[in-house]
Amino acid sequence: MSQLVIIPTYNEKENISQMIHAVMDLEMPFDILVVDDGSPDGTAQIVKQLQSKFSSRLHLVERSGKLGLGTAYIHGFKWALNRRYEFICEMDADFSHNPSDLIRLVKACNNNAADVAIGSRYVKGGDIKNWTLDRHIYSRGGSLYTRFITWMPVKDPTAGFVCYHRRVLENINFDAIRFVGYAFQIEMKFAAWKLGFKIVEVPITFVDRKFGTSKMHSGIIKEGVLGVLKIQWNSLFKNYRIKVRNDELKSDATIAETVKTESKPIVEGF
Ligand SMILES: Nc1nc2c(ncn2[C@@H]2O[C@H](COP(=O)(O)OP(=O)(O)OP(=O)(O)O)[C@@H](O)[C@H]2O)c(=O)[nH]1
Ligand SMILES: [Mg+2]
Repeated sequence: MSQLVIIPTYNEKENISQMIHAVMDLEMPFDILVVDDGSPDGTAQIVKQLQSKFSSRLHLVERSGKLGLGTAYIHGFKWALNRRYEFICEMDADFSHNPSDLIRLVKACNNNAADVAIGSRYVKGGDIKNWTLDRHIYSRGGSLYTRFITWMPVKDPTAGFVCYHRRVLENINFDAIRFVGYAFQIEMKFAAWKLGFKIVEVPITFVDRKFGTSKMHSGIIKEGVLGVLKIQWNSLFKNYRIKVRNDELKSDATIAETVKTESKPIVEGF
């Protein structure tokens, strides 16, 4: 069994060193891939300095500018699939996600035989600390809106703390994933659900960042509102599952099977 956590960064110099150490200190071994978008504050330089300490376990991809969270993750997923990793996790650099919960996410996939484990704020036992009222409203409202429009049985569809078994990522055609902000997180879960993968939600406590600045902006919220409608629209009127399934795995037989089998996703607390 081998685990990777992908950490996208943009101006996270206050957090990245501490975060890398926290992950490296976990009792379950994780490799780390930092995908940095040319952070002007020198985040990538800090990672490079730590690479001599953690040698083959700490990896860095540097992109030339701020290209968005969604494309950073897709870059990371492709990187991971070219290597041996069985469990591939997403986590923010800002300690909103507690790195020790990575172990619970991997175990939820492994012991519970799930394909996707979501670190969820909105299942029993989940919580959010230090958010302003407007953040609560946007996030809760976004989750309810997503469930209302898509009927996807996931209580925290915008969550960015997720563990995927590699078979999920192997089966998703990343060219069909269009969004970069919250809608990206929704779109990935929606694709996994539509392809019939088993999703579990693991309660986590989300803590607002202490250091560095948020990259949230109104464009991301707008993308979410319109994006959810678009995701649902595409899935209704086009053959969504054929489009979203990775081409390399496509054969007439697998397509026929996918279309025929309305496999039911299971979403459960953990
Ligand atoms: N590579 C890359 N990383 C990004 C980009 N935008 C945000 N990130 C990183 O993605 C993670 C989540 O971004 P945040 O700014 O914390 O966004 P958020 O968690 O929605 O907002 P807050 O709750 O206010 O922190 C952090 O690790 C950021 O550094 C981007 O364009 N490219
Ligand atoms: Mg954050």
